[in-house]
Amino acid sequence: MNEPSRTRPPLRQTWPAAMAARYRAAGYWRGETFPGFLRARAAQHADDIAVVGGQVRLSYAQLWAQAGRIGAGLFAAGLLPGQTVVVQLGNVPEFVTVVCGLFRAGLVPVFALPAHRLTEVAHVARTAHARAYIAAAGQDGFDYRSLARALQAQLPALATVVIVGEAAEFLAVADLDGEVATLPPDPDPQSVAFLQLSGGSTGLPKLIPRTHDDYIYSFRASNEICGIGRDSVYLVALPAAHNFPMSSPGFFGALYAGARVVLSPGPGPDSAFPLIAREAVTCVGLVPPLALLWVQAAATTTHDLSSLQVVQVGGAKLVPEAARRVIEGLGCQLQQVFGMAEGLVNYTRLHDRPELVIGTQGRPISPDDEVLVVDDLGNPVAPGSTGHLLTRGPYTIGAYYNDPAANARAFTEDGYYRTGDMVQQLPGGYLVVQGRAGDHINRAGEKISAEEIEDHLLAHPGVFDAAVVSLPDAYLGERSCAFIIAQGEPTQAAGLKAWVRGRGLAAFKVPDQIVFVDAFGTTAVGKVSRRELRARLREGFMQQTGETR
Ligand code: OOB
Repeated sequence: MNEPSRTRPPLRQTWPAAMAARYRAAGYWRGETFPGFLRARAAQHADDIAVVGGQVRLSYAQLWAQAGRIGAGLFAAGLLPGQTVVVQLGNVPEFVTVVCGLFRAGLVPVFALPAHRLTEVAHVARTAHARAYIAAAGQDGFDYRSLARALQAQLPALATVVIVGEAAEFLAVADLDGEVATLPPDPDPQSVAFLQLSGGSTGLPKLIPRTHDDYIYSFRASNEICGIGRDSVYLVALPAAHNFPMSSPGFFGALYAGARVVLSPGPGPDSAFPLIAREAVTCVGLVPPLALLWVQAAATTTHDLSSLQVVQVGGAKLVPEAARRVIEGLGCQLQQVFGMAEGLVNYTRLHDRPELVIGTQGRPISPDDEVLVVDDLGNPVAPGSTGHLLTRGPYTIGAYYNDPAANARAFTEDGYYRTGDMVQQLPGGYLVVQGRAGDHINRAGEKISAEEIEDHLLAHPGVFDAAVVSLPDAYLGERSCAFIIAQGEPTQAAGLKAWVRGRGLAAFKVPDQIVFVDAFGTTAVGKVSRRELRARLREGFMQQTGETR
């Protein structure tokens, strides 16, 4: 196990000087900062509504004023510029005011997702050498004040806790106050603005140092690709702390454009649909399982969803059958988004041909995103063949913060990030994701793509959602198991196998086993967790065989 260092390593941008100079010269890095653009919008659009959440509606001027109050209040509480602060808030207006307040004060937010618990939060707080923790009193039945107490017991350096809502023995965000004149000048645009968390498909999250310059470039360019302008209304349905609703184009893109951000307290149709109707939402980002849920609910909803122009789906593979369902069921433009908190984001473009929108995960934001598709030995594959995706570019980090062992694994000597994704690159640079390396099924040497089989299963009218994973097998090494959430007329396992067979596939691709379930386990942002599904199977397998390890 890799121990983060005991004294805090410097928080620095991770690009070599020559690359940084190139990105500045190309006009990607323009020397903008978070406080700089927020101040400018407050001056330009003072009375326009910036943020809507719960009963709160904040104008751009009010957002800027709240940020000043909170930043100065954190100084009054003893924090100093450059210190790191773990923020664990749901989709409440304070998420935006607190984060903007931290930026104004030169403090560095470290984003935890609301679903994270002591193990994850303590790990990120320790790795970041955090001095403060800011959370809600409670959300979804969980009391974050007790998490705060447990954190402080483990980490004496975490001296300050600030709570949104009933603060108990801690400071309340509403009570923070201080002298705005104590706030520092705007930061260096190339300094680290915040630490984002890695998707963490394996193990604990890693910390991703994003700079003002690189992050602002990513959402400024995303705004253009996603058609976000001052008249847009962007709905944050996924957890606001995740990179997708934060910057692709996300609520930061919307604020940069002078548009309106609406925060949905939950991702489901019950929370989101009334807000779409009331606020005339134009754009939203969803993960695939959620998109299917929205399609189902849209069929019978009484809420007017006609303002929606673009529904973005990303975070995990949206197979073609699901993409068709989204386009038909929500009646608006689909945009596929294939991104990662480490940087690279790909979009299908709003004017792309339907085959590209349905069948690919888009192409990179930037002409200077460098993409390599390589075999297991690191050599480029033939054009159009599947291989490992490596990337570097003007908004992709060159190293995690304070994690040398992870850096040795995740980055090449030339500074490329090993994404862990298997892709095919089509002409024009469009990428088709074939899954995570390690998620395919190796059945007696025959490699099966889980996504390919899921796509065939989803074409069946009785299948609401499907997830295919491997299962250990004494003879084959691995065999395949399809987890199915059914819909409509009852379907039998034998019928589904016959359906897949009938679609003209090699026999080895027909799922060996089919398990009907009510729901899949999901990750903190709502992606289907194949790891959890595999664990369910492994438990059952060990019970059947009586194995103990
Ligand atoms: C987004 O970011 P993370 O950091 O939570 O997860 C990144 C990983 C990727 O490496 C890939 O394995 C998977 O999530 N992924 C997709 C995908 N989008 C992400 N796999 C297949 N198809 C897609 N469209 O998930 C994220 C960050 C910014 C924007 C969008 C998503």
